[in-house]
Amino acid sequence: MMTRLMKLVSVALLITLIYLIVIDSERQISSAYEKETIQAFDARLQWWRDARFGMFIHWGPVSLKGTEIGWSRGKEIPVEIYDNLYKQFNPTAFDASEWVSIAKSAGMKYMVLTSKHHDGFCLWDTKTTAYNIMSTPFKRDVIRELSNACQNEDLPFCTYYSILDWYHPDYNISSRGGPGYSLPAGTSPQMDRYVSYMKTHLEELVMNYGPLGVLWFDGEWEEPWTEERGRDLYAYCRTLQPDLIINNRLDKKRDGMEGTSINGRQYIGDFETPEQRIGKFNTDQPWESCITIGKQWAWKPDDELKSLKECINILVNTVGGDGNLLLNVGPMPNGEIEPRQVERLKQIGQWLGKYGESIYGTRGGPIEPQPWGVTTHRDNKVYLHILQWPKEKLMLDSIPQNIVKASCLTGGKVSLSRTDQGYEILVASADRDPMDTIVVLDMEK
Ligand code: FHN
Repeated sequence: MMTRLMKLVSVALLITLIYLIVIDSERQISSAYEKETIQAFDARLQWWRDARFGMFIHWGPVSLKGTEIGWSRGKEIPVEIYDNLYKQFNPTAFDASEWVSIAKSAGMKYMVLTSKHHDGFCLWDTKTTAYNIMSTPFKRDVIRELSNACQNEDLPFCTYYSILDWYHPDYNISSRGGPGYSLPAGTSPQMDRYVSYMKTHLEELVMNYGPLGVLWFDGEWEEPWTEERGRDLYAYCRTLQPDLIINNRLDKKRDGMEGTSINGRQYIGDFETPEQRIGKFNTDQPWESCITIGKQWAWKPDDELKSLKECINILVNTVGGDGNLLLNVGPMPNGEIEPRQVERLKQIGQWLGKYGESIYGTRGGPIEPQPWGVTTHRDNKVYLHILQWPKEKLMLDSIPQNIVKASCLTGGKVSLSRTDQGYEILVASADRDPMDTIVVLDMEK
């Protein structure tokens, strides 16, 4: 009798011991990154800030329907149809090196692919669920192929990951299937169990496909997610890969599509995420605008694409505000990026091929955005991006140093004259570039 009791007691002790070890290691994780100095923070983000321009990709079996990823589940597409699209998903034209070369031809310096969006489908060979790319007729690990292709071309590979998951039974929200949807009978959601499912995913993505450039979280706004869980997950990811860069969508302080943290309070994460808009001028908090090249994030036949002028205008105004631009494409169900989108990206790349020195490796300012345009700077050069000429001359009254020389990157002559109010810049109208007249000011050291 005593032996049985002793056995029970020792098993109970062993379980308690294991539990304490796990909790303690989690606690150690959560404090590991808090001591990061601003110098270390800046060094960690340097490559990303210098890059200024990346490719966002929203893709999955929903591309078969041409409706929005995640959001059309239970709305335009009934849940049971949406959740079985993977059985027909066979993007045989998918060529990871082609996607990478398209990104590079656009002048994009990093790539962010949706690994799991709100619909819960996993684009990699995860051991946690059969709802993944290996269960499709395609049977190829898209994340493996794309991360390898990026590595071969020195293009930082990054993944988007949605915290909210309207497919997983442990994620406790009934709105996941759209209006009127309710959790399947007998479902008893367990958020702790769901979080450990997520942590396994993130470990797979970082350890098997990394190192990643950026982990781009999304879907933090629903009530099952808490700030405390966000803090824990941020620390967990930074412990998996200490130099990983993570956005602010683990926290509960994001001001909606503005993407900035509410009241400017310190937030969990490394950069703010304005969405479908150009962020406000901010040289203190790193930020990145994510914007679609069309209207929809995922593939949409005949989507309305932004013109080249709109794309360049968005890029210049974003970088002039000291932000990055993450421009999104939605690949087709056969695995190709639509030729119209490829053409637009190539045009952007041609522009950057000529004028990239005024974008890459620069910071926004020193002059804040003006009605006539924005400025960027690097070392002792200031680039004036004149998008809208005021009358004849441009008056600069807030340049902090003396100007040694003025030239026109987009061609033509610049005349510079000094007045009591500051400097006057003139470029003859024949030499003005309707896309962006870029005047380069060489400043006194
Ligand atoms: O709901 C998602 C949306 O589908 C898309 O992924 C964007 C991109 O950042 N984020 C969410 C909307 O804010």
